[in-house]
Amino acid sequence: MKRIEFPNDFIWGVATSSYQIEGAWQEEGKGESIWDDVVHNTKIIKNRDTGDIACDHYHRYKEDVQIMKALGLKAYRFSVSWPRIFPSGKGKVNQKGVDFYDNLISELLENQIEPVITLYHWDLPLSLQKIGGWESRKVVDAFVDYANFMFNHYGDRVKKWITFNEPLVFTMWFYSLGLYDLKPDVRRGYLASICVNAAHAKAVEMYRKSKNSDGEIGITLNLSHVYPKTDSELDQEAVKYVDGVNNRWFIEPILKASYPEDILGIANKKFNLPEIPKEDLLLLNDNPIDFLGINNYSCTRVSAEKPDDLTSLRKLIKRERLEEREYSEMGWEVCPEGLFDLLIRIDKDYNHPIIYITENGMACKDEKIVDNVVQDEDRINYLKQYFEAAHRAINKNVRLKGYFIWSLMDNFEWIEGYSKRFGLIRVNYETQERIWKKSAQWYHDIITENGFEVNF
Ligand code: IFM
Repeated sequence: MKRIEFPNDFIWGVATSSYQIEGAWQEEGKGESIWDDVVHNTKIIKNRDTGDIACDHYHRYKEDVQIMKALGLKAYRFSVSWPRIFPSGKGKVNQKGVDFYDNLISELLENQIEPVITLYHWDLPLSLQKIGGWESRKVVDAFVDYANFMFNHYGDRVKKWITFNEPLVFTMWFYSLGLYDLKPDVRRGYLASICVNAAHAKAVEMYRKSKNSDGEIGITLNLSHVYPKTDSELDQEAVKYVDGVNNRWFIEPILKASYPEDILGIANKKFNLPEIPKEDLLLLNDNPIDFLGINNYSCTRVSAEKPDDLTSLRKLIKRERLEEREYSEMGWEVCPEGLFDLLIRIDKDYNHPIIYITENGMACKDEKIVDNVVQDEDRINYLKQYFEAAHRAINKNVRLKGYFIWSLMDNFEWIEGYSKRFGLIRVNYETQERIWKKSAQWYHDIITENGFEVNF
């Protein structure tokens, strides 16, 4: 048995997002977001669940901050609902929405919990989707105005900012799913991702110029280490491609101010993309981030069959599942070595950036409840292995400064509705009762001791 200890200033936190927990979807002047539209007007969400009420956090935020305090959290990462602040995406401000986040921030600070704000976690004002969404430079400008308002209004008290959460998901994946207008279109996903990077760089520039520029600003990418099934050349090629599309396409604009040549070549051949504006690359180059947020839950395993050329290789790539491994309720492999390898690789390939794990956690069945405590040993085992992997990376000089568990409480899991539970705290959606899980108590002890005994 060995004991591992984290650095003294290591930040232990949890993460949530506005649409997934707030509810109050049309209260006190809030405008409609694309997710309000998706849940009410399509059939793609499991059980036709909606975020109309969600965890009712909008009304229960004080109770929720008390839970965070009892957990001993150092920081809380949450996102702001853009249409609560600007109901039409731009123009007139909704004072009640501004007050809500002012109150939440005050409550956090009074309880010695650092607020960490994500500006965009997918709930785009619907009116901005109607003018082209993330493919439109008008939406880029609206985002920069919104970001500027946020920096100026809250920046005296909020010192850590994240521009976007998981651009891969809300551009490439949502567009290939056809989420916004039900027409799957990968080309548009590429175009949207290019606009999002421009919006990111402009917002960072705005932050540096704002009166409250003495904090840190970064972006959160969902990254997953990619492993080949075998050592064959083909499987290695498959790794290069999948890593290129899922990881490098998003990391390189941010950390190298360029797009990966190989993926650009393939995308151009297939989709005939317009040239990436030189100004975008200059902006990215002139506005480096202070930290990289990484969301990591699992790894990716691939293999490929014989292709004629690289383009057809894409079609022959297969996702691999290893029978001997454990999988979460989302069907994601428990793969702590993937986190370790990812951290080492980012550190090595991208010049030793400061990193926060801005999300990591496990969806579990959570069926066993004893004395009103959910017995989620599987979640504890998962977190233990991931914390240990993170600690090993720190020992190898990776500049990992903090760790945010997804999530504080069970919440609306997008197209899965409420069927998947990621929380440290269970939510009874009938009564809105918050119930501690064993993992919450365990996390409290980790934070208090800043480490734990490893028995594997
Ligand atoms: O719930 C999501 C979150 O919104 C973004 N990252 C992954 C989580 C689990 O799927």
